[in-house]
Amino acid sequence: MPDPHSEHGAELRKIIHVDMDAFFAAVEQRDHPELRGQPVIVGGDPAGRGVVATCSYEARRFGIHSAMTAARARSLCPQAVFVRPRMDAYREASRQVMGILRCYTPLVEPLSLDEAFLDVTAATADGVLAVRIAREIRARIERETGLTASAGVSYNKLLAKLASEWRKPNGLFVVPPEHGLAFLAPLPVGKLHGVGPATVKKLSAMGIHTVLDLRNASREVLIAQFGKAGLWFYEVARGIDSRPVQTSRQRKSVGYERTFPQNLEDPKVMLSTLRQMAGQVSARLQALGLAGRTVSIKARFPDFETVTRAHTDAQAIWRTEAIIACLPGLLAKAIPASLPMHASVRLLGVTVSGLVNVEAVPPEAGQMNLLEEPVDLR
Ligand code: DCP
Ligand code: MG
Repeated sequence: MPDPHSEHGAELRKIIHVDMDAFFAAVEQRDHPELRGQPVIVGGDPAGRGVVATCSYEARRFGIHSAMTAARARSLCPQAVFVRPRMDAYREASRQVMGILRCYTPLVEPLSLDEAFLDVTAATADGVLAVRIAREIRARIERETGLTASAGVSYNKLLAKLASEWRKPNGLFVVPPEHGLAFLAPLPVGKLHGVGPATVKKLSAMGIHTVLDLRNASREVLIAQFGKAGLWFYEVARGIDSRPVQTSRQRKSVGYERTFPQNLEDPKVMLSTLRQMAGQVSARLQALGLAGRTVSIKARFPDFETVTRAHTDAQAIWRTEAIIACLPGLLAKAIPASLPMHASVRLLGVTVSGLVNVEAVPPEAGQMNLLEEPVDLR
């Protein structure tokens, strides 16, 4: 496998990123015609602690977005229609969409229920244009599912994903190699893959706000400030991303990690953060049709020392609750109470590995759990 941080792996591919528009809300509007044209919010109870999973574009005009509390969403738009999620319907639509994508190449990497990368380099070798494939995919999705998707076409994953977002909803955008640098230049650094809120804050303190600013920073400075991640920032600022499209069969693990703007010191907060991450990992496993026998957590301390602790079960798991059940034990192993210097963490992560394919994903969705409690999905 090519080293993703090596400039030598920066060959040009033809990548399409497909992302459904307002996915859960669009399925609701499709299935309930009286909801079309209305601000529709899919999520938990606005009278309780529910959060917004997503909302229609009509609702977005009121400033409503995913992960906001449902109560706040209602105060922003009292006339909005609140509906509870129907995960089975979304999974069915997702299955249809992924099926359409697999008609064009076996190299499909689903990122969640509504989003996937396709590597069409081989499919375009005989002169068929990638943009034509993207057009056809969008038309077929609309015809066969009654839902709209946006697509981005470019020479790597980084740019294809940014391109699909560029013309949302119901849009198509192409970033050819000769336009990559100019397309990236004005974007805020937070749009880049791997640049989270903690990094945005640190870059901002260095006077780096846009990708162009980042491009003007030296490789030495970025590496000194961010270690290995600094090299990644140096490359993505130049539109270099050699991550391959990975099908579920090639995947070794599914994980999620985050560096915090402020170190976490309270073990209770660490545990609740890990639980939220378990929800993300579970959702991703479901989208990929995978389960795994090993759950591990990663903790990075203020001095950058990093530990991982793993637990392996006889049974492959994918549900949020099953992942969560491993967390207290793993956290206790990662952060022994006797080591005061390891009392706070700057990064936490959860990974499931030892993957196997699950034939049919049972109906209870891990993602449902995200909807019942306030989540911070920064
Ligand atoms: N989702 C969720 N909780 C979140 C974010 C998303 O449950 N915090 C679910 C609901 C979304 C689906 O995942 O419909 C896809 O997420 P997207 O980020 O792609 O958002 P949408 O498809 O809803 O909107 P769009 O892609 O048009 O911005
Ligand atoms: Mg979407």
